[in-house]
Amino acid sequence: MKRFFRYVIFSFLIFNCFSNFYAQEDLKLWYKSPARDWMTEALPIGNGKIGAMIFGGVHKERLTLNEKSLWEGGRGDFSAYNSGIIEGGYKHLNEIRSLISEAKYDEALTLGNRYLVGDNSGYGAYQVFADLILEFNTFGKRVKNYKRSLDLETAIHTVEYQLNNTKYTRKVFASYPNNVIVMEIKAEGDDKLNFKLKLDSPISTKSYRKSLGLGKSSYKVKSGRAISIISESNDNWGKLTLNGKLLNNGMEYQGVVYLKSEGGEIGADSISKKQGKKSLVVKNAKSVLIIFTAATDYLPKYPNYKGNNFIEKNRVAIDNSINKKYEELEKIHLSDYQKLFKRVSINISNNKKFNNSCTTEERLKNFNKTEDLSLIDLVYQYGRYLLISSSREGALPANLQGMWNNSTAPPWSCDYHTNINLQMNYWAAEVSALGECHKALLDYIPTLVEPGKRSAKAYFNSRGWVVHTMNNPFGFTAPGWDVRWGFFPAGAAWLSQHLYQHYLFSKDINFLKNSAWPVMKESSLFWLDYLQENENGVLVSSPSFSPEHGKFCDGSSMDHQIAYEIFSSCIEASEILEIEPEFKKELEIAKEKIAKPRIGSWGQLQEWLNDWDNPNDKHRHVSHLYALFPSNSINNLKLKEAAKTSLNARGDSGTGWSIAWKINFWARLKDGNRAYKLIKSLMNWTNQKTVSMNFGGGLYSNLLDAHPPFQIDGNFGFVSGVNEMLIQSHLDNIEILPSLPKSWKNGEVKGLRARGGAICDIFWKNGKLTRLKISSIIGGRYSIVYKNCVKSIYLKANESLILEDF
Ligand code: FUC
Repeated sequence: MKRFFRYVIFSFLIFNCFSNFYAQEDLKLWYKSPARDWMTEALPIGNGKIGAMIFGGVHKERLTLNEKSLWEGGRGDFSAYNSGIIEGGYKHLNEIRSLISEAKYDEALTLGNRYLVGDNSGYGAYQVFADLILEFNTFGKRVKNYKRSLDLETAIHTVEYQLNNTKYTRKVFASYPNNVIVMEIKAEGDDKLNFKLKLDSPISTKSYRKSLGLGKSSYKVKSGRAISIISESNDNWGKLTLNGKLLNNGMEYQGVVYLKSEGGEIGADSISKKQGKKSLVVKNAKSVLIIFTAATDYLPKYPNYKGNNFIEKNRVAIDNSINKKYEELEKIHLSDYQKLFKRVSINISNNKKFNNSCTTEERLKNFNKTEDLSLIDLVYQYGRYLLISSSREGALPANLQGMWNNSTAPPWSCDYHTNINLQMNYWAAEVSALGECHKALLDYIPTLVEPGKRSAKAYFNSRGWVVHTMNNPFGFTAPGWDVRWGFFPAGAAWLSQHLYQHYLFSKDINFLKNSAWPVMKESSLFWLDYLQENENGVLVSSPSFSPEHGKFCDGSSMDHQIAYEIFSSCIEASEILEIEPEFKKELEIAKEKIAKPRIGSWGQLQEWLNDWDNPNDKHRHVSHLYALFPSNSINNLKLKEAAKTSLNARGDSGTGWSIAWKINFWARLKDGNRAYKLIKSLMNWTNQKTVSMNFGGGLYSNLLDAHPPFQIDGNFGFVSGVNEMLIQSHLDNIEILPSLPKSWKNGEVKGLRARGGAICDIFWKNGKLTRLKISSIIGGRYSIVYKNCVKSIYLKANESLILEDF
């Protein structure tokens, strides 16, 4: 141990440290032309429930709208829908286990694919809501000074341009407190606003779409919608109401657009001769305020998932908003949004401004040449922006595309994949001071327990609950319909870990007792029953499938690591809560018997109990390193070396999320330069939209991450990776700048959270920590680590301390 820190300033009051409102310049994405493509160019806004991708067209504006619960699937037309469960699978479990123990893996797979699979009818898919279209009568006029931008500081999207002597401005944001999307359009100059507004909904008649097509049984399901659009108008206001019903499952929904104009008049018009008056026409207005809201009848309640009073909710949202001026609505929105967003500022670039005349797309395209570090700041804050926009309390969690979707048959149903993707969406939430956004997931997890218990009984005759590779908002907890990608009972315990992590960051004991413990306990019960003792007295998972990779076998390391982790968390929680000592004892005994991580013949960390790893294998899933990240049990030198060997063999390519995961791994291995290398490959401009399973990654021009296609986990996993490079608190300490790359010479990050309720502001120069401000929300002892220095400090609740000269 070298030098101790020198204390400079002692405790000052919380007002100072928790009003941490950090302002940061240049947090804008901007472009010189309208978006031509939804996936790669349009820009997202959202409030967790409703959202839009904005194109920013001059003569025709288009907002592709979403409401996060608009899903086909579940009950309804499929009255037989049973959370995907096919009953009776457990009767074949022993036979499958015996075949596996005799190494008859192919035979086991045949039986597994017959009895341990789920029913895909009723799985459904997330549905696009509608397009809001504005057609201006300006066609043919020459456009000058066009700019569209998304300001991350305000979450406001702006389009500006000039036609002749008139300047047009459109501002759009999604307000969480008012549950509306607000758009203000202004014309300043000689001309006024003249446009037609309509809602374009996909297919309003019965149709069919193909199912996921991932499994063996590609089949057709009823799709389409019954829709009616009503228009109302008076002199200076107008309203369009879209009432819809999904023909697939009878889900009812409604969207309302309300318009108010200053000057001019508003009337109703027909879209086509046949259709009647279904659009609104604005004539000669100086400015127009547009308010949109939407809701469905979905409720996250097993087994019917219905009952939301959506019409009343829409009425309240519209009524609460239409009598307010734009400025007032903006103020309410900003105070909500900035409370979350401004908690963290990051300045890896040390204020080195990049040439501001470059658009975001140009900066991205040049990133690998210029090493424009301020773009890392931007992509980092964009990830936080995307989480605030797609994940708020009271709504479903962020799905594979956050909440943005322009299709009725999106990739992977735009669902909740629980063998990496959903969890990765939330890796950054706590450290990046967005615990409130985590709540959407934390409230969702318990809704899976009841159907998940039925799945555990049906397939394994066991206690506890399971969720496998993926699920939908209708409690789909069965395995997928092909064991080779769909079998992964560890999804539930992995999700439960998010509840425990929320406790570790917040130290909210009531949350631990009432929300986390019951779910965690059920996850442990499953693993107590599921693990099989082998001839050496070791507990092994059987059958098991390392996510989407290898054989249907026994002993995938990831299962063991997840079981070990949930047992450990339950043991700790029972100590903290002082409950269930007998259960704790049972877990302690079992935990010690679980198969431990093994090092194989070429020095790798084994993915399975058997030494099957192939050094040339580049598979995107790196599941056997779960214990390195997000878990924390790969700590000793030998295991770390083995993890490195495995990672080096897998290489640095992969899909978007796979590259993001590797940033986190290398950060945990304290190799900042390698983590940065992966950041560079994640921040590589791409426009590839078709699915690629092994290689890909990159960012589109709108900075959304490419699996490809667009999948938001890469954006969130990136934020987590940067966090892990700057601060780690997964062991009983807070380690500052554990993985700083050489080229991030000078910089600062403020507001990052560490476990134990700590907030850290970190400053560095010439690659060395120069200043650390640590504040505590709840008070406690913290062990601070920087390189070889270790210092134990005690802070009262709401106290701060500044440490300098390390
Ligand atoms: C998992 C991954 C795929 C994709 C899908 C949504 O199955 O293996 O790469 O991300 O989820």
